[in-house]
Amino acid sequence: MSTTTDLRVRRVAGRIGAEISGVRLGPGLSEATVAAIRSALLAHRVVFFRDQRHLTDETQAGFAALLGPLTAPHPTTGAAFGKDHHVLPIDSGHGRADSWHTDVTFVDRPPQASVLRALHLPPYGGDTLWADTAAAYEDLPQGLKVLAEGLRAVHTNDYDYAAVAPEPEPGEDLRKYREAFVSTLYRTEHPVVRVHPETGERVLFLGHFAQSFTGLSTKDFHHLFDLLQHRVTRPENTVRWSWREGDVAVWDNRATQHYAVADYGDAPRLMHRITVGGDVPVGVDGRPSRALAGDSGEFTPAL
Ligand SMILES: O=C(O)CCC(=O)C(=O)O
Ligand SMILES: [Fe+2]
Repeated sequence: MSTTTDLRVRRVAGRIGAEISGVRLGPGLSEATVAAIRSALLAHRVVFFRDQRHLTDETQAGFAALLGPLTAPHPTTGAAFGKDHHVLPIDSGHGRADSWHTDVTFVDRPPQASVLRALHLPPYGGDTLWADTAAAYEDLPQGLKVLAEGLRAVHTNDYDYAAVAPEPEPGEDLRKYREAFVSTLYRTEHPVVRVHPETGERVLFLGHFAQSFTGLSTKDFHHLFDLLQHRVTRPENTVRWSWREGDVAVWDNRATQHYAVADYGDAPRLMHRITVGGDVPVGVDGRPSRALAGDSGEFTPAL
């Protein structure tokens, strides 16, 4: 069992991202170690652990559960696996997450954190990028802060990265897999500026599941979305991780977006993701998000 005295936190970029060393992840970590990981997660948004090859799906889940109650693997494919299953395979054979997003924002209670483990990597490429959405908000000029605070966005799984075709003619298995991903339509209206429930910081809350702004035309949506989304993904706000097998990344899904770089051709790449349940986002005006379609009750525990 690790003690906090072994734990070291080293920033890997200026605004976001830190590597934590001296910890062997698993279900048996001490309370002090979990508290140290949680505080690094809140401060750095995404934390990386090298060389956790000892982990299995069960011990990955046991570690993730120390951060909060676990969700089903995914809102639309979860039920198929049974209640005790929490792992979502992120398999390059099924699609690529090469689009900036925050996980599962099409439901009214998106996960608070994601725990991603590298099982099989391509010989080159396949890095992942994260962006700090609190820094992006902080850097906005006052006029744009006010504009963004007044907007609400509808997020939907009509467009899910895990279901985006990597090749023009997917086989039968792949077609079924993708159909399952969009089998239930979810739509949720979220504030575009969210107040972080633990730190009180304001964050820009967008990503690719945001498909319209309430009360605005499609054209205005695209202009404003691009303007704000570009502020999130400025290189200064990002960190890039070059994976080694056995690495684990944990991110605060309330204050980040991420992007998996699809630069490894047809080589297989396999990650296992487990998500920790989160609460209903709240805007600067105190108004919570609102589910418009789909019930997230089976996916995520009520907090
Ligand atoms: O494959 C990756 O590196 C990240 C995929 C992703 O978007 C996720 O795990 O939520
Ligand atoms: Fe993701």
